Amino acid sequence: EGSGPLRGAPSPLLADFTRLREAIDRRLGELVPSAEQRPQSLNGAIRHALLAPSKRVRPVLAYLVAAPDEASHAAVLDAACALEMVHTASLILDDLPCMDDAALRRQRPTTHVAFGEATAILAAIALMNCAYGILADIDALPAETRSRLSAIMARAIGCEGLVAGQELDLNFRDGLDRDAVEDVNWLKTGVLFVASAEFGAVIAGLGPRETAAIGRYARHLGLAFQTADDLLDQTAAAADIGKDVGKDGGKPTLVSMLGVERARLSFEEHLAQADAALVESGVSPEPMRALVSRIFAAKGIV
Ligand code: GRG
Repeated sequence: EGSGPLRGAPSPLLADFTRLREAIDRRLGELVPSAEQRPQSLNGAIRHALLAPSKRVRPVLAYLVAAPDEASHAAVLDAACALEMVHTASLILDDLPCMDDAALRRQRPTTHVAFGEATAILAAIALMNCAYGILADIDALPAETRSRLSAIMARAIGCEGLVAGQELDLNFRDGLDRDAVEDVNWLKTGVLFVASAEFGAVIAGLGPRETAAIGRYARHLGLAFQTADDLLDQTAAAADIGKDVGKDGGKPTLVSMLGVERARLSFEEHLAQADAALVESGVSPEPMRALVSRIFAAKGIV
């Protein structure tokens, strides 16, 4: 067990994912304006996207790494919610007609289908700014911690993160190699997983070695996660059951490049490397392992 400043009697939510996810959902609902508040269309769109059914992997990851005690639970929950807001903003933008042009997301019509394109774009911008506002407002964390969280978030979104990954993805053409596909997977998915783990590490006061190890853990987990999605898309396409796929149906993925068997092997390698890094990090492994098996069991992949 770590010995960071926030470690005490563990929060009762730590090993109970259903309750942790419910706590995240509840807090997300409190952190954004109510649907009755003006402008109702904007706030309705934000709530439509943010409060739809989701696995909440990123905030759960941050929470488990931070391993808060009861006193620090609320601060950690808010930081975790900020990550989920950024993730949701990226989904809204990814689904737009000028990007993936998707009709369904989180079992609901996409935000632009339900509220129009302009409102969807504004909802994404509002969510990102809400996220930074929340980080700045977590009074229970020292100012230096809050500013480190903001810096981690900014880097994960920007020119070395989600935005860069999306731009590369939009320009994907045939003839790419495995490295190019893995680079995009890293930027679009891995980076925010690592940022989530780093959130937990910074809040818990982990040392540099442990922080690096939990970052490696999150990177491998993110890459396994993306490969699992590609494997599922492939299976869905083969069975022609039309998962929530948009106009990127024909884009190269690790699965289309390596074939199902080698992609599956790469998935398993990432999981094994993730587990080795987890052990090195000193973060309590059992809740994490339970999280991982829950995620991939929900995807029907392990
Ligand atoms: C400015 C924040 C911002 C982003 C702009 C559009 C964009 C750049 C990036 C898109 C990145 C993207 C959509 C990556 C895909 C990540 C991914 C694996 C999504 C699915 O995540 P899950 O399975 O979904 O965790 P839930 O619904 O459970 O949260």
